[in-house]
Amino acid sequence: MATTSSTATHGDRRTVQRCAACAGTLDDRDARTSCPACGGLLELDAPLPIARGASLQARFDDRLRAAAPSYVAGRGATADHGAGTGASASARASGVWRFRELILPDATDAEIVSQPEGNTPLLHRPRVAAWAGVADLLLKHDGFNPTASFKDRGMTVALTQARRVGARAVACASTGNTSASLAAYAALAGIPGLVLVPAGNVALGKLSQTLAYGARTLLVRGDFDDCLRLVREGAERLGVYLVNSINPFRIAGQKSVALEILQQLAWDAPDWIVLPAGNLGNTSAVGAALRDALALGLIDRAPRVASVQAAGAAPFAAGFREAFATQRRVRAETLATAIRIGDPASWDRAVQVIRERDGVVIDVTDAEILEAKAAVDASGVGCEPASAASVAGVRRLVREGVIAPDARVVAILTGHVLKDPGLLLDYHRAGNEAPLANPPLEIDATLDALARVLDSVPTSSS
Ligand code: AN7
Repeated sequence: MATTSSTATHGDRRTVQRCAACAGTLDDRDARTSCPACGGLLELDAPLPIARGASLQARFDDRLRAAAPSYVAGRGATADHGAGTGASASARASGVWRFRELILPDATDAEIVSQPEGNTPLLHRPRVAAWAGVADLLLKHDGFNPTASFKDRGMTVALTQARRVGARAVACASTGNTSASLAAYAALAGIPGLVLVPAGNVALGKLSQTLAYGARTLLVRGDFDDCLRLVREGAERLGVYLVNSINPFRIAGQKSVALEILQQLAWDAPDWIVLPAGNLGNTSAVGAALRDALALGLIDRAPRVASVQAAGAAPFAAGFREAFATQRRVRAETLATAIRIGDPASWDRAVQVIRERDGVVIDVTDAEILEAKAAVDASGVGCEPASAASVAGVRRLVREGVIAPDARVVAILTGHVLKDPGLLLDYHRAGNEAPLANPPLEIDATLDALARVLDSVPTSSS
């Protein structure tokens, strides 16, 4: 990965795609997304920048400050960058491309497909911290991305790369967020998009977005793992560019969430980064970013990483308990449909991260996920069910004595509260016994009826 071979620092070395299994290489503009020799996962191997430590921090910090004006102006293009597309202004305002040396150093401004994305808040909510049992809990809310999930960080790079390889169409399998993000970025790039999602198991917000942005949407009679198998088989034959997170350019973009966290904390690493895990792309990306940040002296110690799965979709947690002796597969079932994944594609990449970062992998029940989500929602922040797995995971790890109550912990919230309105309405329906259930009341249009209700409603929040 960019990044594993940290000896490569000279400016004249080219970026290649390298197979993690057999070390074979492909040109950086080769559109195949697995190793043609052995089928292994590809990694992006780009030369690291020459700058190190404080001078590289200063470069990224300067860019963050310089991004503000175009971010406020909103129109994008400025006189010195040409009016029209606003592409270069978006790239300069993006929280992904700010770190371009560590993402895709060879991409030119004209190639970059950016909304922009990233620049998501790092929030402290005392109520959520108290629920989880760790006072210094920060929520990195990636639901504040343009399509309301963290997937936009990888998709800006994937569609930039689609442009670089001259793709005639892009495709993915998805539990919903990747499809929404693909659809938006494909529309922005003017490249047709095709998505395969499991029929009946995609949250309403995600399906609606995908249709709205205009991707061709196939509801596959099967689960996510069937969709991924099918699109992997079909993509090359059909001549479409595959942008699932097996695609190393997706992983490269998703590294930016960890880089943003470090920058927001003034390059003073937290003790833990905790995130939900399904296909394991994000765990891999966070680990790759921390590897770079250490190698380049952006930080002098790295956080530990905790990946949290849903109990009904937890092959990686099962693998962790047996020291990753075998690659596990399960038939997945969970209310958190985003992570309803039984055969994670980035297994090997994520194992490496957990080993390097003294990491842990746990699973939490759907009941714990719902309780964590209710706490996050009631704090006025909100997140989708899969995202709440990270907060549920923090509480569990504190109770188990793995995370110290005085640790600084960053939990990544991967998606927005409006992604899954169906589950929310079900949770808050009348008759649900959950302590935070908040059913709506239907009343007659009379002052009497209103007064009766107000008399029975507590006026201060608990
Ligand atoms: C909100 O959209 O796999 O472990 O196809 O949507 O990197 O897979 C979504 C995954 C966590 C898990 N949180 O991340 C898809 C898809 C949310 C997600 C994950 C997903 P990975």
